[in-house]
Amino acid sequence: MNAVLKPQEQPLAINGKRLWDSLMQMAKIGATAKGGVCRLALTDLDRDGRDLFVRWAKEAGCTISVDQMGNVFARRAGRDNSLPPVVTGSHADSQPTGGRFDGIYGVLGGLEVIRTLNDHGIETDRPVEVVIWTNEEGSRFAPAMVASGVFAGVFTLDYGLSRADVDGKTMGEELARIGYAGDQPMGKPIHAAFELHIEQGPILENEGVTIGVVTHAQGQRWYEVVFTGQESHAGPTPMPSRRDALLGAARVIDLVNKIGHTYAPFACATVGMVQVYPNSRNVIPGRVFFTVDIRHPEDETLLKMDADLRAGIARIAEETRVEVSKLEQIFYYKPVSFDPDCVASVRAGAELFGYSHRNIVSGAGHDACYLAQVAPTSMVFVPCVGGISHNEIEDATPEWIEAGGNVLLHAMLGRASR
Ligand code: HGY
Ligand code: MN
Ligand code: MN
Repeated sequence: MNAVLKPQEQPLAINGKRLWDSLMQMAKIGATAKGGVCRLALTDLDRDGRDLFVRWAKEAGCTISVDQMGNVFARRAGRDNSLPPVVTGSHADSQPTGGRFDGIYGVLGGLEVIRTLNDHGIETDRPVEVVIWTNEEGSRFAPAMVASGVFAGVFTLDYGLSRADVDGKTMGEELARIGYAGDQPMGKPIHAAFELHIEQGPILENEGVTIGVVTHAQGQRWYEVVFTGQESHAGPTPMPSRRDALLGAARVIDLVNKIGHTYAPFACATVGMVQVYPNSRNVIPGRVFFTVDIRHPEDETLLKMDADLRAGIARIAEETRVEVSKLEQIFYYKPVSFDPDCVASVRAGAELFGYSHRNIVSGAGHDACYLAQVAPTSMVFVPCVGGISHNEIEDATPEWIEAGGNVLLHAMLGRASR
């Protein structure tokens, strides 16, 4: 770690107020009633957020390039621009009831690193890049992290561009519509990558720890399920003869929750999306679409959860006399071990400032999880208030936000000139 120490022996630090103000200005785009944001991937609001970042990055002297999945790369030149860059960044898209920090904190934290290097006239051997990864959330277009997945070669470009939303609009069409269908080919060498993010869970705040040194991320499996029963009248249809698709789905929702508890303390299991057809109050639902999200830090346990889910769905379908018209795993990645050298760079950054820190496993997925497949990668976490995220009330303190930015600055500096 070649820390840059100023004359009074204080480590080089970011401008925390400038970072906080940039976050608050960005949060005006797609602002929601309870203080959050809604900037669904590739909507006009996502475009507006991207445009603001691009303007700021250009003002900071960066050159901008966009790849075929709409990933935006803001590049600060180094002494030798033939060298693979040190990269940071995250996502600008949000959940429908998202917060002011999820994703965008990693993007604007990276911009603040560049602004700080500019302020102090610091040159790096390698170029430094800040990236907006398209559609990390997987909310409008499933699965999550699809654009960093294409960048890492996990998905093909055709697969990525063909992801469609509930209205049938594809990512390719929407990228073109908002003006971010780039021509830069997918994938390129990266020397080292770091992602700054709020923890989105309660551990750091509960323990009074400022920095999470992210060593691993849990694996995930996402499914889409369709149960088909038979619509019929809610009045005259005798209970024993019903084929109620929503009853079946309701029992699977309970099953999924039980699977999460069975593999405690680390398992997570969620049904987050349900679409009922015909969704009329006096019609027995004939068809239900729903999603399942299961996660665990150990791959073999994640596989056991998968087996329990599949067996349970078959049993419940039989018991409720509905047909399993679809049971498709649409997303899977193994638990991630981040690069030990990058993890050490993050820990050294925290130690340089005397920030309290601890190793932590990411419960959430991040673009860094795919980058880790193609470059040495790690993450920096800071607490969030009450551990709440994917909620408009998501919040963090300016002190946490500044601390994360300082650690990111030094983790990146440590790799930008070697
Ligand atoms: O689902 C996740 O973990 C991330 O928010 N996409
Ligand atoms: Mn995120
Ligand atoms: Mn998120």
